[in-house]
Amino acid sequence: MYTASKLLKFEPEVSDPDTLRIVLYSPTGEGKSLLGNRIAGDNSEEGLEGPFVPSDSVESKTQEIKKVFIRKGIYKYPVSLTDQPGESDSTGRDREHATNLVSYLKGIEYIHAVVLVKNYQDVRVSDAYQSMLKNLEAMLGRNVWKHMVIVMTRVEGPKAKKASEYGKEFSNKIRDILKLTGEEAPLPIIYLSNFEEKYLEPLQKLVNEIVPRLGKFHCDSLHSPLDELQVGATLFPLLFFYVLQNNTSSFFFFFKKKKNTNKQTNKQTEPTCCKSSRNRNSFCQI
Ligand SMILES: Nc1nc2c(ncn2[C@@H]2O[C@H](COP(=O)(O)OP(=O)(O)OP(=O)(O)O)[C@@H](O)[C@H]2O)c(=O)[nH]1
Ligand SMILES: [Mg+2]
Repeated sequence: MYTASKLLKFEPEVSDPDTLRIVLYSPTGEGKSLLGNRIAGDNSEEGLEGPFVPSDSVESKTQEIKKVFIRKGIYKYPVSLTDQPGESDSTGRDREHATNLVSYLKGIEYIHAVVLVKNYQDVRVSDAYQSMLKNLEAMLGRNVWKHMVIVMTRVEGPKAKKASEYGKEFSNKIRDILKLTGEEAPLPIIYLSNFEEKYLEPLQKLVNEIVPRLGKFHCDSLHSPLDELQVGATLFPLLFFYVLQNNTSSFFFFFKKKKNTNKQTNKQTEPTCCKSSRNRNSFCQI
């Protein structure tokens, strides 16, 4: 059931269930907002006339989540397109942005695709980039990879010929980092330059062919990073009062005693499952 406020916020999506729901994602400056304008039908020379605001400044540009509804016509389906602040945002508000994204997704209830925007002119997968991917999985769960489409921007100039070779390398790298199989992460890739008119064809392929195949990715039970903080903030005082009420000295004495016992009997008490599983890096349940 949709509440009145959800209906207001997501009214066009709710009233047309054929709507494809796409969320743009990347570190700051990779080209989400410009791509968003192109998807929304901005065919002006610089791509600055669409609903989103791209920027070439060193400062992160987009600071708030913004959604637009694109009526059926440009594509076979209506599209709900969401742009948002990039991770590694220069204002240091990553956690806040992540929390906002999770509450936004819980509100919209499901999406079809997360479009990972990657700047082809900077082909490295840095440590920061790897952390961003891991954060995304921590936030949205492992199933997110089934709903991810990679869009390489800035596929232009002499390097453009090698784009598909690099694209494969990039998607394999993502699978390696997250230990994903091809089935868990199919990762289809679209190549384009936002400044060359040829972007129309890849965008049609993205929206008309790839995204509709992905099905729904349900977001209503996601946990925001703020939830984790709140759990920590609730548990700590509870633990504190428990220790106070249960005779502090005996608590520490018990802990100390237990530690010593472990020391003495360590060899004998190690269960066989630990010994045999140590090399296989698995968990031991006693
Ligand atoms: N040459 C070229 N420049 C591009 C392309 N796509 C984006 N850019 C430029 O990249 C810069 C950053 O683009 P944005 O769309 O603002 O990037 P963003 O990911 O939205 O950045 P944040 O809002 O900070 O997260 C702008 O100067 C764009 O003009 C492209 O395909 N080719
Ligand atoms: Mg932006």
